[in-house]
Amino acid sequence: MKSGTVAIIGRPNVGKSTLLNALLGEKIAIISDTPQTTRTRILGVLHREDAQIVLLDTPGLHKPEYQLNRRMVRTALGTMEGADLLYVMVEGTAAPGAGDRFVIQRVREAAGSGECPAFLLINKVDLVSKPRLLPLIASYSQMLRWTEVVPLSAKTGLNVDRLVDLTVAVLPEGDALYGEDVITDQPMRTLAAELIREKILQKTREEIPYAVAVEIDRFQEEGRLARIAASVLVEKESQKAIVIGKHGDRLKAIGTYARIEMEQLFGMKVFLELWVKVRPSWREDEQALTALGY
Ligand SMILES: Nc1nc2c(ncn2[C@@H]2O[C@H](COP(=O)(O)OP(=O)(O)OP(=O)(O)O)[C@@H](O)[C@H]2O)c(=O)[nH]1
Ligand SMILES: [Mg+2]
Repeated sequence: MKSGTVAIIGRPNVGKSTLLNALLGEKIAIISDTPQTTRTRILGVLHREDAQIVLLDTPGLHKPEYQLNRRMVRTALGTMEGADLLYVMVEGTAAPGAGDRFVIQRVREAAGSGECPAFLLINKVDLVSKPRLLPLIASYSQMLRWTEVVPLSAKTGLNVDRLVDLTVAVLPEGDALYGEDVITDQPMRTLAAELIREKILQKTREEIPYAVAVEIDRFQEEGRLARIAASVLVEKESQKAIVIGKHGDRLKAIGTYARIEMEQLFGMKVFLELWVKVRPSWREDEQALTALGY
């Protein structure tokens, strides 16, 4: 039996959470086109007969502007410590940029001392032709001695099975770390809040996705029904108006899409109530950040 932890690291929006979900065959991490979607460390367990891989998805590494972002970056860097393997994800669609170099520099610091193996994952190759990929591999190979270089597509699943085999090969011998039925450490409340946030990210633009947080006020299970009340926090009145939309249309759509996914994920009926509240500067408020689970 092989077992160990794998930290998934990269700049925002490269597809880390999409890969986590693809590896698990289950959606436990939210995804969006907007960078900085993931704000916490998300644990997912991949079970195989001969191995257990504990995957740790992380917030994208970026230059932090607010206290929230400082926490996100700290979480990502901290997750690298103690991991048995690092997945360092970049995009195959562009040459290495400053963000990628920054990530690799942090990996060098983390992996350098402890001899931690690191795989370079070149994601989104569904958008790239092979001839364009080769010079990319060459330039990344000069930056670090990668244990493996794996071009893949988290979206189409291309090479994802191969990644699992390569991963099992380098993990240490060991017993399973989690029970057979565990796929994530996130409680239902957190999953519910995240699904609501995802729908907001997908239905709003510009500054709104960054200024939104979701707080679960009530989560009551009554047999096969979950009664959930949640507050959508924004920083300004103008943002509140946008999230609610004309005649409440946008908020209604957000609620509907979130509820449908919750019903699938939880296998129960969901009754969802959403409220939008203005909480100025919550991103700078240490107490609020801790209460929100960041
Ligand atoms: N074409 C293509 N798009 C992808 C692929 N993987 C992810 N995406 C898209 O890339 C965007 C970002 O995906 P995420 O999984 O949220 O990225 P992330 O690295 O977790 O981003 P942060 O949480 O912000 O750090 C989404 O629009 C995904 O659908 C891929 O293999 N191919
Ligand atoms: Mg993510």
